[in-house]
Amino acid sequence: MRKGSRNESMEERHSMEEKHSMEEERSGEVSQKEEKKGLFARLKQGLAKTRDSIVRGIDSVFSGFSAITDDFYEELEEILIMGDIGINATTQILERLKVKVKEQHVKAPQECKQLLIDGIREQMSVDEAAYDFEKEQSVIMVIGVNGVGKTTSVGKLAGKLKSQGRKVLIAAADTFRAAAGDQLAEWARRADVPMIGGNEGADPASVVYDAVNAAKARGVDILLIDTAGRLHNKKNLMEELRKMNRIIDKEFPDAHRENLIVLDGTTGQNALVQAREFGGVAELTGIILTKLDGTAKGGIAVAIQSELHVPVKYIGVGESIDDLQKFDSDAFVTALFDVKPDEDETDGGQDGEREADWE
Ligand SMILES: Nc1nc2c(ncn2[C@@H]2O[C@H](COP(=O)(O)OP(=O)(O)OP(=O)(O)O)[C@@H](O)[C@H]2O)c(=O)[nH]1
Ligand SMILES: [Mg+2]
Repeated sequence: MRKGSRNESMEERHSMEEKHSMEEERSGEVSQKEEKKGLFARLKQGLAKTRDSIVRGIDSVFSGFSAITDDFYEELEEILIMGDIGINATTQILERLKVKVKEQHVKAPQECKQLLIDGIREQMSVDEAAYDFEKEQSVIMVIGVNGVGKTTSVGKLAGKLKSQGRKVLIAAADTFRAAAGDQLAEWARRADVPMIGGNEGADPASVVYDAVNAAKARGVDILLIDTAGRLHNKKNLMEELRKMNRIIDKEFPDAHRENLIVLDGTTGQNALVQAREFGGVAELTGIILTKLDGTAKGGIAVAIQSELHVPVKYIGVGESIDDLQKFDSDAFVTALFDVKPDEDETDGGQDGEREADWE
């Protein structure tokens, strides 16, 4: 009797534990799903202006033509270029579209809308290996011209990596202005990570030297270096950047290296010029494209990728710590064109539910 009740209570306990772990798992799934939904909503909201300008134009071309003619392609080309997608990317997208239209014997303009969207998606896809540095021991230097969002992006990225359980250190190598160190210190506090440097007038190269050695000594996973904004045509400042880059290579040759250039999405085509100039000084491994929430020029993300062959790794869609997102070409195109997400992106819900899920 006693034995029986003990067994019973053990069974009960087991089933309770099982229930708990199932509940935990389920709530984990739900929160992951919630998070994805939240991110997508932010992205969609952030791209609202770009969507208005590009999509409205594209829709008017698709509904304004009854057959796929040269004029149809020309108008489409004009809309894409006006949306800052760039001449190269637009040409490639349209070439591919023409081939598919022929292959699939598409006759009605409306029918090729999905083909166009798929073409843009393909044009932008980023290899997952682009984010390997998040999991390795890495030194990331964040560079770019004045006011593009470097410090903000370092802060957001620090918060994101810290929440993934990485040991993060940030270095304030912008010693040009007194306020620069304070601004980064505030982000360090928000992200709950330590900071090194930030004294006005200090030699930025020495801050980098100290930070790299501190990172090695403390067993830091990811060192993020914020640098001063510099005009790409100022020779001495670009030389300083070259020096910082050399110090990292020399002091920490085993670290995974990233040089991320921050480009302001509202700049339009000039962003391409900046990236080319910085690329001549330090090898660029990725782009952080900021302020996409304030612009109708979000198409620049497509241009940048195809013109520079450097992946857009993150996009900024607002000013708060959660407003830096890993660039996901599927989500980007889905948010941009307001189309239903891909089948394999969702978790098997019914069609109706799925659409509601993403709203
Ligand atoms: N709306 C919006 N604002 C942003 C985004 N990223 C940065 N900002 C704002 O842009 C302004 C400049 O950002 P900073 O991070 O100081 O730029 P910076 O490149 O470090 O500037 P310097 O150090 O002076 O060269 C700030 O007001 C930021 O809040 C973004 O994704 N969206
Ligand atoms: Mg700054």
